[in-house]
Amino acid sequence: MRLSPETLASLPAEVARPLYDRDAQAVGIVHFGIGAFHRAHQAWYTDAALNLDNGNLGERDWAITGVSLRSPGVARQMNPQGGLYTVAEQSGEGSALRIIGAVRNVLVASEEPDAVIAAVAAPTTHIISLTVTEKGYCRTASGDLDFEQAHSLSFYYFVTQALLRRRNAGLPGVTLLPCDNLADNGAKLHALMGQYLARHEPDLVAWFEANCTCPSTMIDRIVPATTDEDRAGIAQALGGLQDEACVVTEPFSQWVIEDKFAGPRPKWEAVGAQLVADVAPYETAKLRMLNGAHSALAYCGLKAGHTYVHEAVADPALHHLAETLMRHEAAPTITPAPNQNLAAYADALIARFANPALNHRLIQIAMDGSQKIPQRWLETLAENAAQGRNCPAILQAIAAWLHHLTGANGPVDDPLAEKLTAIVNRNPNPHDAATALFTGNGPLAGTWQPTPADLETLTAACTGVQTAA
Ligand code: CS2
Repeated sequence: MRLSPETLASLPAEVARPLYDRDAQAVGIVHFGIGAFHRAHQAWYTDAALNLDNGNLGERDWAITGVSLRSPGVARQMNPQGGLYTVAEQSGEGSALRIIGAVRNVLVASEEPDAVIAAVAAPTTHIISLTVTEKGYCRTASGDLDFEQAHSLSFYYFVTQALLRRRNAGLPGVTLLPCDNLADNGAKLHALMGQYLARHEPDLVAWFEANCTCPSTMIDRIVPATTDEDRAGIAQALGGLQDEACVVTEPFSQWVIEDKFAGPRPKWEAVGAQLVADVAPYETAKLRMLNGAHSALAYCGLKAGHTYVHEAVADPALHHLAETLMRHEAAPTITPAPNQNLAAYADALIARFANPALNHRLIQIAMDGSQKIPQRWLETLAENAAQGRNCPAILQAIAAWLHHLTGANGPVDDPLAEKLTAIVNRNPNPHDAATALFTGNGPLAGTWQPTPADLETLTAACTGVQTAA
């Protein structure tokens, strides 16, 4: 038996569930990229807003239509369950289960493109949110739109077709809400969408500028990929009901949103989100400290033979590396918001990484390094260099990334994999590999200017020689 609206009533009493009338809610949000992260984060906040006051006085008409661009996997998991799924919050202290009811259905864009356009163009839709991963924005190394990648199966295409319909029908614009780990994600999306429109629908540019907004957001929750073992454990806790769409996450969650909406939005601030004028200090701290340390633990941890984040951070040498990167390299580049305490943030991050109940695979974090390291490491390096400071921890992490690119941890999963692997394998000396990657016509040229001292530290790190901090 599957979890579904029909079987919901038979769940054990301790499993929390939607308190509002799901069928009475109009779809207000269309979300592109409905993976585990969206289900444990934005959909979870939206469900909590619908649940407010025991569901009696909660927000209304914010059901979500999820969109997968290509893979039918999530639609096959969720649609037979009427969109219902479990969020399991797990820590050393135990586990808490809640059934989320905010997602109405999932569309697969490659199979039903018109339905996707119709959903975005519907009069009840006000927000188009995105978790398409860093590479889903289809950028060149210099940050412009890569028109070759942004073809007819990208969110740019579907949003554009729907905006045309909205304009022609005299409907209001929408808020485009990016929820991916890019610095200044709202301004970036705004610029990229503008480039797409200027090329494909130039007449729509002025309407887009006047009627749509792209707030920046900082999103934070650690959500490892769900495993068969997770699904089996959750089925047991659901009294035997099978949930193919369940997600496992940590108790912690944070969402900081720039308050710049084109139209209505759910009262997310009533359920823990922060609506602020400037997301930058939160976002910079999150990208450079959390994600920066995560990627360092991933590449250095894999090199040291570990599998999970909690194992890597329990290794004294890697613990020291993560601490150094966060406290001595990233934190000094961040101007904190009032009440933002970066030392306490680093303490909390170490504790979150150590969560023994989350089997967060290092290889999952190691994916798509070329898309991640500019905002996680390279901006930190550049800002420290401008102040005359070295970053031995980040350079050690880059050395481990070069090692990863040789295929040492298995096939490299990165949109630039072929080029990157060819370069590191042609240049066994890390000095030459970094020069070929980051300078001249290299695939990452412009993202970092390694100094001679950087290259020396890198070479020493690759050969395992300790360098002075
Ligand atoms: C991770 C992130 O996979 C990765 O690259 O660093 O997904 C991380 O878990 C989240 O950003 C935490 O909010």
